[in-house]
Amino acid sequence: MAKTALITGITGQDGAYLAEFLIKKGYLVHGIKRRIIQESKPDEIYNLGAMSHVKVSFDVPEYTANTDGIGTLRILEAVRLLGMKDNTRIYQASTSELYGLVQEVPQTEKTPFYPRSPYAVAKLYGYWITVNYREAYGLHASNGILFNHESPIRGETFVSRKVTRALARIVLGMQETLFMGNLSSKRDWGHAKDYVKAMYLILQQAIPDDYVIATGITTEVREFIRRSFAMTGIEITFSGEGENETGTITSIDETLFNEKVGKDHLESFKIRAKKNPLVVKVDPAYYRPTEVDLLLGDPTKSRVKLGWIPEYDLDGLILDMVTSDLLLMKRESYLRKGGFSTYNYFE
Ligand code: G4F
Repeated sequence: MAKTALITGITGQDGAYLAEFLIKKGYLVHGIKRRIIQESKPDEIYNLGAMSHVKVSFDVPEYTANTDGIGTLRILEAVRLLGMKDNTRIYQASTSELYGLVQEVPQTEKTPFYPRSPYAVAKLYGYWITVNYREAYGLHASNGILFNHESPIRGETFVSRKVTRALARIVLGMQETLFMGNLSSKRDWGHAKDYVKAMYLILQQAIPDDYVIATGITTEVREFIRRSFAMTGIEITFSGEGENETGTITSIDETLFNEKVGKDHLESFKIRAKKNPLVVKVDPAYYRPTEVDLLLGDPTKSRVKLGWIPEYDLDGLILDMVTSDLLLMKRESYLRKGGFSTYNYFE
């Protein structure tokens, strides 16, 4: 008989990929609504629903605590009170943000946590209440400690998508400058398509447990930007420091530009690059009150115990995102030319 899965946060990036993945495996998938846990009697619950933007959590700390912390407790309590603990497995979306001010490099399942934002503090509660319900009541509840994972459907205000969208807009002449926060922070970036497979594998284990899901490679934000532009043949060089750092166009590989962006856009982009080669600036408004400077996960346990091996590397991820955003922005550009208004998104 087909298994049933319940996904909170089904409309987000991970929820969308996970639903698609499980449906292909023959699951009946439900998205969260009130009282649905009792009605759908899920074999598996994926608790992805959260206020997931770290910077925004400083603006709405109480809402974040309620959704990300107490929200997790509500799911665990529902399963316990409904007497479903022996039939329903729970996946808790934990995060590398728990490591915050990192106590060890790379971070493993045993590295102590040091959260640095209201988001991470709320997720710390979610992590430990999951462990507690497992130990106290015998629930099959596991934490996936996922490092940053991105895709073409990543929210527009997370750094990866902000960069690939801006790049697409810049090469098509729809935007002049990309304004960024801390260019020096380092993240271990993977593709969300790979990471939802790890969520699934975690729930297929006989014994519930906690797993780091990461690529084992860390990259600076600055380098992510450089590689994104390089994908379209544009070489960016960074100079200056702190708030005065800038990124300027230093060369254009015209063959690559034509292949990736299109011949029609080359001449106007060359004129723009000559007139104003500066494409990246820092805006301190994007700085966070407390920053997480370095995240680097050690995926050994998930590789050995789950057999999880990601298919995408960073360049594969960036290529997927840049290709998709170029298409999207070309569509927006046509809409604009046709007199329709389009929207941009800011953090
Ligand atoms: O893309 P980000 O906003 O992701 P962050 O804060 O690492 O959190 C994401 O990954 C976590 C997993 O580790 C999740 F738990 C969480 O829900 C979320 O999905 O920022 C990445 C880095 C930060 O250091 C930030 O300060 O990029 C830096 N950054 C520099 N300029 C920027 C910007 N981030 C954003 N969003 N916008 C900027 O302009």
